[in-house]
Amino acid sequence: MKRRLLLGSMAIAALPSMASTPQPKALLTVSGRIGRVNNKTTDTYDFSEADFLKLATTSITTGTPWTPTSVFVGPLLVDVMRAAGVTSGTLTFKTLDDYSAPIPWEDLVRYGVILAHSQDGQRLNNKRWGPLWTIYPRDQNSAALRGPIAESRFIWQVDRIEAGG
Ligand SMILES: Nc1nc2c(c(=O)[nH]1)N[C@H]1C(S)=C(S)[C@@H](COP(=O)(O)O)O[C@H]1N2
Ligand SMILES: [Mo]
Repeated sequence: MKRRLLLGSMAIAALPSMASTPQPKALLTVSGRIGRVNNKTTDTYDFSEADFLKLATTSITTGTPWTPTSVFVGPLLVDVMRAAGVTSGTLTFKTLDDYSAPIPWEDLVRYGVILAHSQDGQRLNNKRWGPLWTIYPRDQNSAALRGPIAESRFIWQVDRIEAGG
């Protein structure tokens, strides 16, 4: 009886310290055919906001059908994916508004597509284009990057990427 009480209080005493070290909520989760996992619970490679903002960035100055010419900044998508051990295949992007669209690896290489976190020096807002937006250098490749397929690959509000075959 006494032992049970002691174990019970030890278990309760352990709770506050567990609660005080929560995993930071992931900004971006990469799943599917990935070569590196950093979250064993979900079998994914997760970026916190801090991890993501540490990646080297590229800037693209372009207009989009929805925004005037502005400077977008973020890491190259090939670098984001390489961190998760992905070097080929089709990526399926998923968003806060549950839109989903594929981008082939070849596009990432050909155009140097970035996963923008900022526009004109401002962190993208989750209510509109944030947290992350796939940006192609559209104004630099006008002929190829106008039309419905290219436009469907300007994916805003990205929070998940699934790597496929
Ligand atoms: N997050 C998110 N990104 C998105 C979409 C969307 O609904 N949600 N629509 C896509 C498609 S199909 C196109 S053509 C363009 C424009 O979508 P619109 O019809 O909302 O203008 O954005 C693309 N990116
Ligand atoms: Mo579209």
